Amino acid sequence: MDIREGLTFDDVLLVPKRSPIVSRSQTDLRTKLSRNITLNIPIISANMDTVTESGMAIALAREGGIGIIHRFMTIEDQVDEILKVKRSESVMIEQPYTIKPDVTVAEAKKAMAEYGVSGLLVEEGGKLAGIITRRDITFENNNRRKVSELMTKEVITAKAGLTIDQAKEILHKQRIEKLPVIDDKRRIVGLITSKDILKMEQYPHASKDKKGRLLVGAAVGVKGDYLERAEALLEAGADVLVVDIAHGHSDNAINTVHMIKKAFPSCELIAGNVATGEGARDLIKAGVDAVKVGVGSGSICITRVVTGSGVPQLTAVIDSVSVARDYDIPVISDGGIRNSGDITKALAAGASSVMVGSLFGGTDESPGKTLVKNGKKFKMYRGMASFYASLGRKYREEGPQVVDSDDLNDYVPEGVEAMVPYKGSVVEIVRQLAGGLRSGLSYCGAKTIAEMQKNAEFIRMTSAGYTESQPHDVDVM
Ligand code: CPR
Repeated sequence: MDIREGLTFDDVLLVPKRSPIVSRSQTDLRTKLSRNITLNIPIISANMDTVTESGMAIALAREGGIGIIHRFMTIEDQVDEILKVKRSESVMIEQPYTIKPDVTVAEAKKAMAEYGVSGLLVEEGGKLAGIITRRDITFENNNRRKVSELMTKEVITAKAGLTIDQAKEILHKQRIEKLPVIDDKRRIVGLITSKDILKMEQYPHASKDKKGRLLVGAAVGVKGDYLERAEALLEAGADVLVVDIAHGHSDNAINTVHMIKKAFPSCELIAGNVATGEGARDLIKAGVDAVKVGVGSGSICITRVVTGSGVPQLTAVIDSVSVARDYDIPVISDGGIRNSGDITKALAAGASSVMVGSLFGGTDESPGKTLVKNGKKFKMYRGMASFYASLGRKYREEGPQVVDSDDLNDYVPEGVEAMVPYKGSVVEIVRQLAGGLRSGLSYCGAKTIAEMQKNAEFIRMTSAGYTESQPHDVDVM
């Protein structure tokens, strides 16, 4: 048997090239996520229940990447997460939250807290009747009073079609925060807020859709309600769907891609994970717009230990790209990213972007609570096929009796539960990664990712070379 050698990030380095770059700001990190979606930085947060819900997706998209909302929740909850991202900022919020004038202050307070907004448009008979903001009700002790008693009735409004500059002028002149947009019949068309305009200016590199809303993706499975889920997610505004299955080079995955593309031909679709050129080819032939690559590369993954299967990540990317490139389909390198050097290597090997899990676990934006152990803060990070992630899933689907079920003994986990140190906001991490990648491009003498892929020359190193590559012979502070 002819056995090839597989390589991963720590087996290689990129040979430095003459660089025309004077400052990192001359580099351009734009890349293709999929056939029709461009990102401003090549970084995606993983569709895992300890990594990506709306908070992470919003942060990533503001920085120029994208988050993929995980699928381990009901369809309604996943749709809600998409809507939260889509409503988080836009030129104009198209379906602003509304409330009726005859409901109580208590209900208005509850709605504001639930939606995470500071005000609601009051709607009656399909028309704008007023606006109620947190300021109007914060110190109202009588929770039974009606919204109509406390709302502002003389609302300053704008007609649909106004420009951002016009909106800014009205917001400033009138000293208001929220500007409802209405049509000739006073029906609510949208809402422009000063907060959204400020955010637009604060995050100039954000990844956005045609309506100025942040980009977001969502994962679906290959069984059960996946078509219904896909439809609901697309309706809610998901820009891209990810068919998420551990062994993506399977009839199940290929069939799912066929079914989704048949039902929703214009849906932007990513599928994975595969680790070979053949895997990439079969998914591309089934109709995907990007291929996700990585089997056994994830930090919490024990697939290689449990099944003996996998391909070291750099080789998996190189092999997949060698096929995907002929079809002009981007490859996403998923799993095993620990630093910006790994990202640079994955991209130099031909990937168009990387998906990140553990690095983004333990941040303010990742789901879950912080735990304190021995005086240090941690957050949970776990594989999606780990025992407790699967148990949680079964519990949700089948109820509490699963805890006593014998089936649990038959479950073979392919991932582990772990604790990762609490790291603060993901924004700083993303900026460090993007900054390191910009320097990586410069070392390859490239201004763009495409140029780096052309210039890249990998060199293999021995374990002595690896040791030399780390800080050594010093006590790191
Ligand atoms: P890290 O960034 O943590 O190394 O890897 C994250 C990736 O690990 C995910 O995007 C996913 O592809 C993979 N992954 C998540 N759960 C897994 C289990 Cl239980 N088993 C194998 N791979 C897993």
